[in-house]
Amino acid sequence: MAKGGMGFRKGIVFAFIAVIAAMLGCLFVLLSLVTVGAQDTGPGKTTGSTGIIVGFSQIGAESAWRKHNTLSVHEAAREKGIRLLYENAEQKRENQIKAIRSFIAYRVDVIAFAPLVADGWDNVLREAKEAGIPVLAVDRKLETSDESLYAGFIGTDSLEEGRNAARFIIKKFSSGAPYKRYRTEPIKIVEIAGTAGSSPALGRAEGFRKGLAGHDNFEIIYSEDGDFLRSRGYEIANRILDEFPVIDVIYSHNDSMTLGLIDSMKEKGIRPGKDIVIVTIDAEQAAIDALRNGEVNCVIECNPKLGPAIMDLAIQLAEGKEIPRLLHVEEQVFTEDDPDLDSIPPRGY
Ligand code: GYE
Repeated sequence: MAKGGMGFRKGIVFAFIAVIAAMLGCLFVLLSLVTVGAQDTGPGKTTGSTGIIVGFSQIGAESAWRKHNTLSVHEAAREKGIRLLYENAEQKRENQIKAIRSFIAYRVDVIAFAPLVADGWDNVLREAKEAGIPVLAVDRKLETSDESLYAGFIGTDSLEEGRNAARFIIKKFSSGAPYKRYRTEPIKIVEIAGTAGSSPALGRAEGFRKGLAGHDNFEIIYSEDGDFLRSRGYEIANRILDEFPVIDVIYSHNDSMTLGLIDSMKEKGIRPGKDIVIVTIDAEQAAIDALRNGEVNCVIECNPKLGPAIMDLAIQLAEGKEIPRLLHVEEQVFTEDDPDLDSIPPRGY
């Protein structure tokens, strides 16, 4: 009996423990559901799924601009409830072609990609078209023999950026005073160009030359491909600053290369922005800071925050709608003449 009594009491204790454990278990599950719910609806998080899948082939991570562009695409996809398949091509066209092929095999709804260089895409674009998957070119333009191979483009107007660079230096040197050589001999310009064959490098070079056309007092004495890389900007500057006895202006196709060339100038005791006028494109925070402290004279904005617009276009394409063939994003120019450089809001990249 005594044994049996003990067993009965033990049974009650076990049952009690089991009930408490079950209650704790439920509480835990409930709490975790609340936490997951809070995460899902928090700021910047997915608010609901559209069921749309976008394959995005990015060029690489060559600049602060590019890194921010990647972030913008990821954030926008999450915010708009789009599933993103992301591939980084590490600056190789073959990798982008592979990525696009994998998106086709996966049967994504839309393919978005930033073409490293302008040409060489026709075959893979044709494959996407045959599979019935619309392609959106973003950030960099592409050249094709058949315009129907992609749905549209959204990104920067690099021709206009080049023109803006020319406008700035024409205005600066026309004001005369500190540049006595102007009028007697041409202003000597060096161009540090972006990746050869890429649409921003082509556009920024062409727009610049068009902008200078008819102004005989400017001469582009040298141009070199710096691949949009800070290390290349530094390397090129190290060489050309020794090679050319006079350089009045350096026009650099992006801020990363500009920061590299500023490093080199400082090492050589040359004052950037004073001994040599510097015009740069992108407007990342470091370039705006350099403009504020007089080491850069003109910063032309190139907007990397393309994510939300890309996702809106992708949704339209996934719904079978037409999109505009060409969309340029709004961009501004910041110069040393702006009265209130301190009021420029933080750039975020
Ligand atoms: O200016 C540069 C980058 O394609 C417009 O690529 C873009 C350029 C941008 O890495 O910094």
